[in-house]
Amino acid sequence: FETTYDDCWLRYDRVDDALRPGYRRRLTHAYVSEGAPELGAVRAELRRGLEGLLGREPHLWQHPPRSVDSFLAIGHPEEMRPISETIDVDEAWNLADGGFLIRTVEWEGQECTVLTASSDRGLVYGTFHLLRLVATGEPIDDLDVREEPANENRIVNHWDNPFRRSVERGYAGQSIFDWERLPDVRERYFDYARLLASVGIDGVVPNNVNTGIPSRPTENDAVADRAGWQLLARENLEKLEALASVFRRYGIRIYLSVNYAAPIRLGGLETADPLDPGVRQWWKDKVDEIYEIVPDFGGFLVKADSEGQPGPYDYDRSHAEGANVLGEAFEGHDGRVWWRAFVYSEHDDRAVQAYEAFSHIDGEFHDNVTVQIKNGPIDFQPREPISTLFGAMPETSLGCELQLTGEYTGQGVHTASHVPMWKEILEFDTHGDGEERTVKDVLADVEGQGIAGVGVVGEDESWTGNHLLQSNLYGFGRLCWDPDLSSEEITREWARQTFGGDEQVVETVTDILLDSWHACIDYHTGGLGLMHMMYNGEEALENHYDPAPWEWPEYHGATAEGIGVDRTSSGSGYAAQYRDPLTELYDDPESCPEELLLFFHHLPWEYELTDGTTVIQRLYDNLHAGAATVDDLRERWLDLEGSVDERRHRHVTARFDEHALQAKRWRDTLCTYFYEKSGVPDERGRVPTE
Ligand code: GCW
Repeated sequence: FETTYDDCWLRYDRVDDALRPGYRRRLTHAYVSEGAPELGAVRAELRRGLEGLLGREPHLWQHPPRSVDSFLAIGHPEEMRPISETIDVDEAWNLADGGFLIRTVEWEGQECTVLTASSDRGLVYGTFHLLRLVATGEPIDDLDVREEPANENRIVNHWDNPFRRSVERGYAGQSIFDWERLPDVRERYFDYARLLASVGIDGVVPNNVNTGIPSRPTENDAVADRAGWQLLARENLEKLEALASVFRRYGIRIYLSVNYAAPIRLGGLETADPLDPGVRQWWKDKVDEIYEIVPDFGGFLVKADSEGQPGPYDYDRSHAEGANVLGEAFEGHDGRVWWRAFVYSEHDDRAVQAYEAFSHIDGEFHDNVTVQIKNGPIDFQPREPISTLFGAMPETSLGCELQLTGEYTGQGVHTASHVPMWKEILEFDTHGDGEERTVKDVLADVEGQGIAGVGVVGEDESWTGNHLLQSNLYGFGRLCWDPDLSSEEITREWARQTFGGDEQVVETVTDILLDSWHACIDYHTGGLGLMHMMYNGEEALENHYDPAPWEWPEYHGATAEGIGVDRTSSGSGYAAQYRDPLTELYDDPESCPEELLLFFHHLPWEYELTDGTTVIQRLYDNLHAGAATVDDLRERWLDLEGSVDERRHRHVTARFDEHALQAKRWRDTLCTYFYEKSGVPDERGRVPTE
């Protein structure tokens, strides 16, 4: 049987009585062109959305309705009147894939809202856009909307282990993807596809990048449990097509994470050397086979030579050589290879490693390859400096990898919005070609670029473990679509659709989320650029949740004399990997932004900050401030009792109870540790309570 689950932001609660007549007038009659499967999704969403929002389903017409004052028309530019007669057809066809126009026009004496696009998925996005306008109470009487996605690819990367159905770094229950039961499809796939399409996401990688098998059989083939590599076998490709057929209706393409040693493990070859002609042929045949089964297949995602995964280094080949054999296999097909830059190298400081492996091979990648770079050089910490690779590979298609799931930000428990963090990342100026070049510009400029987000959903009723964390999935899609939206706009939009029209609730929820990220940084790190102070755990799937600053001292550099890591040009050299003037900015502790100070510098505990406070005192203060903010967020949430439905109120309250305790644990553990290392007490006399 199927579990029940939340509607998230697609609740379609009835709109205010006062607004309803206006919307009904415009939307009760709808004419949607025939054709592609996406149009079926458009019709179904209109029925469902308008039934909820306006209390009645629309009349769906096969032709423009004649006897009504006003109607909605959805279709491709030339395909149907009135669109072909009221819209600039060239403008519509020239929209980027996924783009759409929604305009209020007059046609033969009738009022008409036309929605058109250059692609079927554009019509899906436009439909969700229109429904969002209604759900958020926006006027629709005089629309002139022209939307195009800023990023060409907007993909969710699931770290879901097929067959076993566990989710690496997932905190919301089992994987929603049930490979045993495929090709039978679940209702939940459709609802997931709706959630994704409603915010413009156009790709899903359903399996973990850890595909679970090294080049050669080892004694530890228990990792075969994670057996993503098996998905390339024919019987599983047929299952994949069943999944793809659901997502396709919403304009979403399915991808696969693949194992670099697949030619050996699956193909029975002796080697997976990318320069071996047999290997080349094997990949080519495999990709051809996939397209026979899944005609709109999106491509491969690859984690190679990283954390035990096989890769081109096994054969002394570079990442470019390794990726290109796959890129070539996609020639003649509309798909690409997303090659992750999350690799380690020999250097002592992990921060410099990805750049060392990749920057010198800029320009060597096949056109069908995108290099996918994590936002920071460490690993999805609450705040990191921006990866130096974004300013270092102008000749390569780049993708930015963000994390929706909260591996280091409180997992499925803490309320931590990642939206403000992602804004900071995308707005960061890399100074790439000597002038202003933000990460979002770097991404926007090349073909085959995009943003990938490590997924957050699981079988849980709430999808994300904590209802408020649904906002990260929502915000991810909205930002990929339009990185110029503000965190506030996105969060407010989400809150309004998720919790209804009560202004007080919308305001409070929005503020809670917007304040949550800074709190998260403060109690997890002390706010001066330290990171990675969590407990690792003993099992293969570690904990990464509890505080344990003693476990990885090399990441924070605390000694009796001082704290921080010297990553300046004369230290590990991370700062030197940036373009000017960033190197200079970070190299000097006087100009280095305070929030990253100890990432770049090892400083005496009593080093004075610009306002005269010492480093150690600032750490104490921030750790306390972070935990205090969490108490405050919790109070604000408690005040909403009675204004939010009881089920969700209780659920989030339980998360906040735990969050408040954990924030204090982090505060106390770190304060105690810093005190023990430095011997400098908190001048405000706040003695750790644990
Ligand atoms: O730091 C690590 C995570 C792993 C993850 C890896 C990666 C999927 O802890 O769980 O593996 O990052 O991004 O590949």
